[in-house]
Amino acid sequence: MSRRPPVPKRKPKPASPAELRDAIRDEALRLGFDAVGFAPANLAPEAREQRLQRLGEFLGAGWQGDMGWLGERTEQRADPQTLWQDAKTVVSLAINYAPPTDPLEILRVDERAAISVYAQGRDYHEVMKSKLKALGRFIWDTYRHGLKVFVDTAPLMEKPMAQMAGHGWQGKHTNLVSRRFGSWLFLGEILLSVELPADQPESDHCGQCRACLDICPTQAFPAPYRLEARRCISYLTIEHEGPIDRELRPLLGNRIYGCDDCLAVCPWNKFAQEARETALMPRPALNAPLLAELATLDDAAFRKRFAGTAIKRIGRDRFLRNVAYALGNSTSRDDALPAIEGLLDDSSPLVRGSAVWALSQVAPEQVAQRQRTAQEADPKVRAEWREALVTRKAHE
Ligand code: B12
Ligand code: SF4
Ligand code: SF4
Repeated sequence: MSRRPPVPKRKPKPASPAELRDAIRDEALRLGFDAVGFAPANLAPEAREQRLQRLGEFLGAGWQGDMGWLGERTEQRADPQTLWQDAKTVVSLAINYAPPTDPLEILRVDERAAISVYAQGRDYHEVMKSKLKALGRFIWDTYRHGLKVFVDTAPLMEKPMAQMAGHGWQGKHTNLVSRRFGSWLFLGEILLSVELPADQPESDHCGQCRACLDICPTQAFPAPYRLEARRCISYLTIEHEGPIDRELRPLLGNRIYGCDDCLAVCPWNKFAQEARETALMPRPALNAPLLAELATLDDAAFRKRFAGTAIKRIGRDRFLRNVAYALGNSTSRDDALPAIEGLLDDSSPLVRGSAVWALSQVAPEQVAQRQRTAQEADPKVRAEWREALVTRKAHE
């Protein structure tokens, strides 16, 4: 067996903290990040306590719904140094995904599906991760400083860190708002084992505005800066697994994946610049597709159509559940009814149950004639038929 000679170690390039920070910023912008900020990883005890207390309030009220993972590793979520004790600096990176058109327009075209802007292009986790890794490689190869790369799925509260790094502030809708990019930033982080000069944290510029609170279709904000996530359409259509509560279904409208209302209405978007990352541009197949067409997707067609997008993660059945609710909210009965009928015998009980509700909304007079309560094996779907029969009676 031949042995390769050891690869000579490249000598790390010496740099002052300010030079290193500037080199990282330049490289990040070259890689396609739109904003780069630096914050200390060691939080003041009061800041740490405040984050823990707010997270505790959120969890204590049960606002996380099915997202039980938000209640795990809370100490790490609140504090980067508890997550990684060698962390000295947070490099907060942001990518602009501002849409080319107003995302609220599609809500008026109810035979078509509203897919939230963030999910219309390539899966942003992938785009963000590959850029973060490239930046991490640059830092390691050139300077040999220890680092860890994070995006979204890490147990780390990204918005307060981005605020500390100067990108923007957590607005009343709880997301980060930027004076340069409005509501449309994706966030990611690199934790570094070296201390670098920090940027100035951003302060709150919401003022008296409450546009995001007032527009929310499900009234998911119990108070400014507080989100009852289990009422948010983004949670309901993406994270929630089973049937959605009956009283919330009509409020979904034609939104089948996520929701942009509170982001889109923010007045700071007037300063937003159109996204430059081509991978995040809306794919034609995901921009306002017909609900009736989506209702025909089987598993293979679903996977093919949504390959490489965030939508694929929720799987065909949950996606079709959302499509069925949207069909039930449609005012164009002629388009919606055949599509709903096609889902009444679907192999997934989740989809069948949602189709029953949709039928009761669009054609209540047909429920009695079409009901399959006797043949239905699934107790939840049988319950949907029983409810639908009650809805029909109320309608008569
Ligand atoms: C869980 C989660 C969700 C949940 C819960 C959302 C939420 N607001 O917490 C659901 C599924 C609903 C969701 C929805 C969306 N999400 Co999300 N989500 C996350 C995730 C994974 C964790 C967030 C978290 O820790 N929530 C827990 C709660 C307690 O934290 P919080 O919202 O920060 O709440 C704070 C405020 O209430 C604050 N607070 C309380 N009182 C007060 C008072 C004042 C004065 C202030 C300033 C603050 C304050 O304290 C709390 C703790 O800090 C992050 C990624 C990450 N790892 O951080 C992405 C993330 C927040 N999501 C993101 C996006 C894009 C979305 C959607 C826009 C997607 C869509 N179009 O459908 C929506 C927006 C809905 C909304 N209005 O928030 C982006 C946001 C980017 C940005 N610019 O801020 C993130 C950062 C992902 C990323 N890497 O880019 N999301
Ligand atoms: S994303 Fe939609 S449902 Fe969720 S809080 Fe914002 S407006 Fe409300
Ligand atoms: S819509 Fe108004 S209140 Fe909401 S985040 Fe934007 S500026 Fe703040």
